[in-house]
Amino acid sequence: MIESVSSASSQKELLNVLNGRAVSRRPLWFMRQAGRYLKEYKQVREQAGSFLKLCYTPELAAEVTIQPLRRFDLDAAILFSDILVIPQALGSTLDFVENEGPVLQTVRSKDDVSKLDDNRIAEILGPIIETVKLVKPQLKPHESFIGFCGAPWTVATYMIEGGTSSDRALAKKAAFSGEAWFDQLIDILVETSIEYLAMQVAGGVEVLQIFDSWASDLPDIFRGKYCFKPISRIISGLRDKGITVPIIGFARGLGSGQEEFVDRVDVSAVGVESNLSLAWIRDNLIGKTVVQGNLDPVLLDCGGPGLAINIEHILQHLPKDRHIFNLGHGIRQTTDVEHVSQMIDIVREYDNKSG
Ligand code: 1CP
Repeated sequence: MIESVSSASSQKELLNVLNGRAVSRRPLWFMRQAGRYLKEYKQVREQAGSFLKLCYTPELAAEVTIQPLRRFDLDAAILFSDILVIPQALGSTLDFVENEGPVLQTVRSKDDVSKLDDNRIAEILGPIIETVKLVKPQLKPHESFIGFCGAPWTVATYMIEGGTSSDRALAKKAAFSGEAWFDQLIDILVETSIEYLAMQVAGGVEVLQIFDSWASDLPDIFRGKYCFKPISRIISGLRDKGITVPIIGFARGLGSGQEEFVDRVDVSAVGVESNLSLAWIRDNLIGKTVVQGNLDPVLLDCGGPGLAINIEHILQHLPKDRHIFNLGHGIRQTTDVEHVSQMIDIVREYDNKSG
């Protein structure tokens, strides 16, 4: 068995909250905490030459993973990589075009799926595991290390669309019309994700997050098959390998469907989007699981009194023993670092005052 933590209380508050233990301070970290809003990130990104080179150069990827923890009082580092390295490891070409986003070779038929090759996952993703090994010894005793992958539905949307799409209509059509190749693609992504996450844990990550950023695309009747089930299969695949690390599920945009998500998927915590009501979260989710979120990244970008009021609104509704403070989605590129520091100060002061 790979034991992530002992049952005794840890200095790592993120692990404490995820394992159901009381915390002395509310854990916090931010999705996309490494990125272009940091000038030190832009420097390393330029040095690497391209985003993908940065992901695959362990020394540089480790450096940008640590950067936000040098600047801010955070409870976790998140591995610097991307959810789209899995399609790449399966043999799809991948490029990140400046100011445009990812461009992938498309997968739109049985033939395309049959060309995917899952024999080279460990080799191609090896440098990312090297990053994990470089970061781990640099973390302080209270800092947890988060690994991640994309959920099969979200990764499949990028593979089918060939990149970012405004409506994911091609992917939705493939799923809704019951194409057999689509189900095969989901199966391949489930298996590959298990292998990749297991590699990250063996390398030293202590928590996993599964990002289903486009979960909201799935109408009620398809949510079980393409959101809840594939994520559950990944989790059971990891548990079958003896991996016990806590897992955070982030199925963005499910709204009141988040309750069914936590009923059906055995996660240690659920990430919630910004437009979910705090009273609803308190009344429907907090009794069942730990909740992560959900400050609107645009509020953080704006700063000012609106930011403080919204942070306090979140803190008032969610108890620190059941909450991981985070955003409802990734930090925006235009965010002022001063706003990030202010946000962290407000969270720390609130919990100090309220004990
Ligand atoms: O150099 C750059 O600025 C490239 C921008 C960038 C960054 C910093 C991309 C391109 N990916 C990343 C890193 C990244 N991506 C992390 C690193 C760790 C951290 O959080 O600090 C993580 C966890 C991701 C996950 C990711 N990539 C998701 C899921 C989360 C989400 O934002 O919904 C998705 C959908 C992607 C795809 C992706 N990567 C990058 C772009 C531009 C996109 C497309 C986004 C879209 O379609 O809207």
